[in-house]
Amino acid sequence: ISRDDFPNGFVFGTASSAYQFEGAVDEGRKGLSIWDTFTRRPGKNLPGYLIRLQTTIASDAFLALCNGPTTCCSVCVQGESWISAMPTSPSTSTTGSSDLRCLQNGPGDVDLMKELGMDAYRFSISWSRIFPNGTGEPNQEGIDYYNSLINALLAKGMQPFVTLFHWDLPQELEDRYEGWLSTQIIEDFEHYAYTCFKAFGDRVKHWITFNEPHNLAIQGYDIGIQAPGRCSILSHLLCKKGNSSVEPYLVAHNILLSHAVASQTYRLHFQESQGGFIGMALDTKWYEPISEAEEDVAAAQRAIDFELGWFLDPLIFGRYPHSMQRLVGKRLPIFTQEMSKLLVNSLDFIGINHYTSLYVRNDRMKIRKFILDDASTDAGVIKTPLRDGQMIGEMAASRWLYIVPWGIRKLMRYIRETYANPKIIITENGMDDLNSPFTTLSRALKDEKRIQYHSDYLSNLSAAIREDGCDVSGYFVWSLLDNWEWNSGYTVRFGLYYIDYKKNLTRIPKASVSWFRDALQKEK
Ligand code: GCO
Repeated sequence: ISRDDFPNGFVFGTASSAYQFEGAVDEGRKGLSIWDTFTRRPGKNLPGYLIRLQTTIASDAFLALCNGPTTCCSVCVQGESWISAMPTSPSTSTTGSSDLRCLQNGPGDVDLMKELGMDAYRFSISWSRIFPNGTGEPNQEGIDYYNSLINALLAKGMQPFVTLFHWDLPQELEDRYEGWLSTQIIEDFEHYAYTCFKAFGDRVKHWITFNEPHNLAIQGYDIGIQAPGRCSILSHLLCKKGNSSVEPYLVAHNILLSHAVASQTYRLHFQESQGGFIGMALDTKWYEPISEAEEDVAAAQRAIDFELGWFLDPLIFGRYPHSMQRLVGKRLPIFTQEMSKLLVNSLDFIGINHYTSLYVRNDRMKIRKFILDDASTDAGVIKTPLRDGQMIGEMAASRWLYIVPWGIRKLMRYIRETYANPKIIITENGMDDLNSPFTTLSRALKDEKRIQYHSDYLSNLSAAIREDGCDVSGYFVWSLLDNWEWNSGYTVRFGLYYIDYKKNLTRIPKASVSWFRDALQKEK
């Protein structure tokens, strides 16, 4: 794979999110987010916590797990530290270890990206750094930090791709009106988005309003294993009582409307002077029918509708997928005509976070149950990695991540055909290794499987563009560094760079770093 396999101007980058990368959760006058609260409650997020106990032994790693991502390094700006990027920071962090490595004056993470030959960096802004209480007057220290990151990227010739919301909602908005469950959030999100467009939009040309709203709705409000951890069937001990049959749909609805309003604000106030683009990053697997039987083909379609169509249909057609309307019935909120109008054309590009694929089979019992029970979000299908005893692809470290390179090509073709060839950017793609005490460092650095993964997914992506005519203009690797993986904590490693959690978070290049550097070399 090389740049020659992609059209001129195709953008390569790495992706990250504030909560998974920044650390320094108490610094720079940052307010609490729902993830700070979620990782700090007694017992923590139990399922992930149990996994962590099994796979980590080092005491500092354990400490890190107990405190959430506070030992993950904030992105170092040209060898500067978080502290020096934020001059008036009182540095009252609980662990204070978020930037040890930066303090040693190694090359900053921005330099690492440049060495890789990347054109862009996708990161998210932490809402509670900009508005510690969710609303009101912006916190200058937060603005200064993101300014220094953006400027450092531009100084090295890399484009910032900025996500406004990657799950870390200010806790205050959760306390005040239950966050995404309330329509009140639309106005507060607009205010936050407006503030970011105004502060950074002279330099930021690609905005991603939301990251993976499908995942947020399901994990946060159905299964309850991610913040704010609501569910109705007790999926684990610490789950907060919610109502899974309606809340995921309500949350998704309010997110869609918040996006539409923010997008309108951008177009009204900033588009002309700033000339940027607005997108949303949607997570979606590819769902392959397990057989050619009509009912399985229809089931696979329903699986896609309930994941990708849930968001993309409203954003492109101004309504939810027909299958969702039929199955979810009255539980699915309705868009007024005015809302539909606001939604349609509110995207300049579609961000796709894609990692894996599964087979789908129809389930007649389940689908009947779906309608009668009023409680499911699974589209009445069975999803499985197995067909005739054969796995769809090899498993990575995460149990949900099967390596299925052809899936990305089918997905791109599906989007092209269903939504009239829209502009797409792959905003995340990558795979993880286990962070196991039994893996030696030299083994961990030889990530041939990751190289193969990216090489195969990129070839399929290239074919989707070249042979199938899909309009894809960028590809972001998840992720630059090993980092904190939500309810899996530090048990898996997604980075091109290895992080030594025991030695000041030192970054060590894995084999995939030189592979990418070679592939992305501009002069051949
Ligand atoms: C997201 C994803 C990332 C994950 C990555 C690997 O919200 O974009 O959940 O944050 O770390 O997808 O699972």
